[in-house]
Amino acid sequence: MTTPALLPLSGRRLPPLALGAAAFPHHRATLRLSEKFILLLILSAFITLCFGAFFFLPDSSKHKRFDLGLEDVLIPHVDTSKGGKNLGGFLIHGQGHDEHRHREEEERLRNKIRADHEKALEEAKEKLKKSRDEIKAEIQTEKNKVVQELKKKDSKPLPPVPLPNLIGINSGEPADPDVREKRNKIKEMMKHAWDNYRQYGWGHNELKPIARKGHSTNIFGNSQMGATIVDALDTLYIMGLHDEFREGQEWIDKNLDFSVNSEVSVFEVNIRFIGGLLAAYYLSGQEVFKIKAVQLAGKLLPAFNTPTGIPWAMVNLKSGVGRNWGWASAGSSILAEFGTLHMEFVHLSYLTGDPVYYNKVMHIRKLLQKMDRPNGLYPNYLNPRTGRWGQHHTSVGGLGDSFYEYLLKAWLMSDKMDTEARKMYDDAIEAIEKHLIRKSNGGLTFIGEWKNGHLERKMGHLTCFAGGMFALGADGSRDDKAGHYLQLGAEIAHTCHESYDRTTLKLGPEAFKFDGGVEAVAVRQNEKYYILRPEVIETYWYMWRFTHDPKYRQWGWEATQAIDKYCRVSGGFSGVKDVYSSSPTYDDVQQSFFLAETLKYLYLLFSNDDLLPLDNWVFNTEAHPLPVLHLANTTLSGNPAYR
Ligand code: DMJ
Repeated sequence: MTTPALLPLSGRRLPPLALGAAAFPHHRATLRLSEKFILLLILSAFITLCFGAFFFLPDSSKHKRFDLGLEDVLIPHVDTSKGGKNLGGFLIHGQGHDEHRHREEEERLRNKIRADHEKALEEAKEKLKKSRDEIKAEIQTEKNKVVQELKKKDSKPLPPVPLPNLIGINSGEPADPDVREKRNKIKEMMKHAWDNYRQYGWGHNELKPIARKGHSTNIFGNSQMGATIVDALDTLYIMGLHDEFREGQEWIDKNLDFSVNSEVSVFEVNIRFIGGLLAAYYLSGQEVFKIKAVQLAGKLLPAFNTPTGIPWAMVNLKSGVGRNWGWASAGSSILAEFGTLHMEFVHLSYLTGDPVYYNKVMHIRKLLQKMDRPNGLYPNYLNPRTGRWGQHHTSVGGLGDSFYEYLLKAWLMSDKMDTEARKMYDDAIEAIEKHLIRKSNGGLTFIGEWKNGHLERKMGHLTCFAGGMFALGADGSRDDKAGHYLQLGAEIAHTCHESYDRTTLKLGPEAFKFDGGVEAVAVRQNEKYYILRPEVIETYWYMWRFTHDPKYRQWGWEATQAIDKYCRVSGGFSGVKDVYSSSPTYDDVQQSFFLAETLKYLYLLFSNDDLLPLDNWVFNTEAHPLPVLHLANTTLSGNPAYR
C-alpha cells in the first residue's frame, strides 16, 4: 500500500516537489518525474477525499478503520494499567473526566487532520490547474534550490593554511629571439588545440578533431566531466592565455559536478582532475579549484574500502561502489594506479587539515614495504582482497611507471624530508638496473620488461619518461652516484630520440624492440601508433634543465615540427596510426594529456629555468606542478591545520 509514503500519518503532507528534487537530482529524471508527480497528486487528492468521507461514517466503522495502524499516531502510549483499554486505537478510560478530556483531544486531532487534508486537497486542485510546463518549471526550480543548497554545503570554507613558497610563477620569457619564436609557435599550437576543443568539444572529456565533436573513454566513465578543460588549465596559465584560463574556470565553477552516476578510473581522475585542479589553485590562487579538488577527492575515498586498503581501480562517483579492471591479472589492482596517488593526497591533507588522504596513501606504502619482492622488483599486479601479488610482471612503462616516479617525487615534494620514500625509490631503481636495464648490440641503453621469469627486450613510449626520472633523482642518490644517474638519464633520452628518428614521421611508436637485429623500432603493426604522448619530450625537458645541452632543445624542436606537420588538422591535433607510413591515417582523438603535458613540457623546454624551478615545484605524472611543502616531517605535523 502506497498511502503511508504519500500521506504521512502525522497529517503533514510531504511537499512533493522537494521530494522529487531530492530523490532524483538528475536531468534525465525530470520528465519521468513530472508524470509521476501528476499521478501522485491525483492519488493524494483521492486519498484526501476518502479521509473526508471517513469523517461522515458512524463511529463504530471509524474504529475498525483505525485498526489499520493509525493508533500509534493518535495516542502512542497505551496505558492499560489504569483500567483503560485500547479499542481500535482510541484510548478509552471508561468514564468521567478522563473520558471528557479524551473526547476533546480526539476532536482536536480530527479537526487538525480535516484542516490538513482540506489544505492538501486545495493544493492538489491548484496544481492540477497548472500546465505540464508550469509543473516542470516548478520541479526545476525546486531542483535548483536543492542543488544550490548542496553546493553551499560542499563549499564550506576550508581551514586557512599558510601557502607554500610559490616561487617562479613568471613568464619565463627567453631573451634569445630564436628560442622565443619557437616558444611562441608552441603557444600557438596550444591555442589551436584549445580553440577547437572550445568550439567542438566543450564540456566533453576530449575532442575528435576530424569528426569535430566530443570524445570520451571509459577512464572518465559515462559523463562529460570536461577532462580537457581541467587538464589544460595550468598550461593555459603558464602560457599567459588568461582569457582561455578564465573560460575554463567559469565552466568548472558552474558545471563541474561530481555527484554523477559514473564509474571512473581512480588513478586517471586523481592525476588529471585532482592534480590539475590543485595546480590551477596554486598558480592562480582561485579558491574554486581547491574546493572542487577536495569535493572530488571525497568521491574517490570509497575506492579504498577494500579488505587491504589497496584501492579499487574504478569507483562509481555516486554510489561509491568500486571494482577492478576485468583484464587485470586475478582481479588485481595496478601498481602504477594505486601507487600514483601520494603527491595529490598529501596536498589534499595539507590544504584541508584532514589527515584522511595522507593516511590512505601511507597505508598503501606501509603495506608495500612489508611485502616480499621477487628479485627486489615490484610486480605490477596486487590483489586488493588478499594482499597478494598477481602475475609476476614488472615494468617501468605501462602498469608500473608512475609508482617509481611518485616515490622519488614524494621525497622531493617533502623538501627531502620523506627519506622513507627515497629509500624505497633507491632500492627499486637498483633492482631495475640490475634486472631490466640493458644495452643493445648497437649500443642503445633500454629498459625491458620482466615477464614470467624472463626479460622482454621491448621498451614502451611510456617508459621513456624514466630518462627524466633518473636525472631528477640523481642528486641525493645512494653512494653519491649522481653522475651515474644523470648519465643513465641521458642514455635513455638518446634511445628514445632514436625511436623517433628511425621513423618516417619522426614521431615515436608506442613500443619498440631490441631483438633479432631490430633496434628501437616497432615490429608489430599495433605498436606503430603515436597518440600525442609526452614522455620523450618530458625527458628532453628534464635533461635540458640539468645539463643545458642544446641537443635537447633541438630534439624537442624536431618533435614539435613533426607534431605540427603530421598531427595537426584543421579541427585540432590527432594521433596517427602508423609512424612508419608516409601517408598516415589519424586516430581522430585529441588526448587531454596533449594539452596538459606534451605542449607544457615543450613550452618549458623553450622557457627560462626560473619559470617553475625544480627546487620549488614537483610535477605530478600528468605534468601538473605542485609546490614543495616545507613540512617538518612526513606526518604533516608542520601543518598548523593539524595542531
Ligand atoms: C599520462 O596520462 C600520464 O603521464 C600517465 O602517467 C601515463 N600516460 C599518460 C600520457 O601518455
